[in-house]
Amino acid sequence: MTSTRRAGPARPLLIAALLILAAALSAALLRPRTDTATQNPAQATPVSGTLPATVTDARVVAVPPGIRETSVFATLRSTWDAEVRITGVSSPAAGHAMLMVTRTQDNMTGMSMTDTLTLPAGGTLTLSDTGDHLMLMHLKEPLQPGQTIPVTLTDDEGRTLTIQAPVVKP
Ligand SMILES: [Cu+2]
Repeated sequence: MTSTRRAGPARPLLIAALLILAAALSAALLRPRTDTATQNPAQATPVSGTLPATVTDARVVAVPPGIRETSVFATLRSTWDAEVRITGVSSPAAGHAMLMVTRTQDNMTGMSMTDTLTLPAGGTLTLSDTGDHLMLMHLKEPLQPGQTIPVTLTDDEGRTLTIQAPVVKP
């Protein structure tokens, strides 16, 4: 087909194509925006580093002045097809930080330090007040809601993940 013949029979096709495009655009604009919010209620947490995980809902619990330790919670999702063994935690806001497990044994619930928290291959590690979590000790300053505290995890291969965790009310 030469270029001089295109203007004739091609025009109705062009108009049809434009109408389809317009219909598609208006359908996209009219689609309710709440669907992504209801499917994805988890709040993404900004992270940096080479440890292969994404983080949602990270938070540091605010504590009253005078209390010098607090907990850090989050949900970690592996982006790796092998187990990730987290063996260290630190924060510039704390003199010391610890990996913790909460266990119930003989009707007694208590938490204790652990050497390793494991993120399963392609799986999830939930850090919560009833299970595995992180603790910040010897806080250098009182933590105010609205602040963001960097918390760095290290694995046994030396990879790190720095989580920007907001301070929230308990
Ligand atoms: Cu604890």
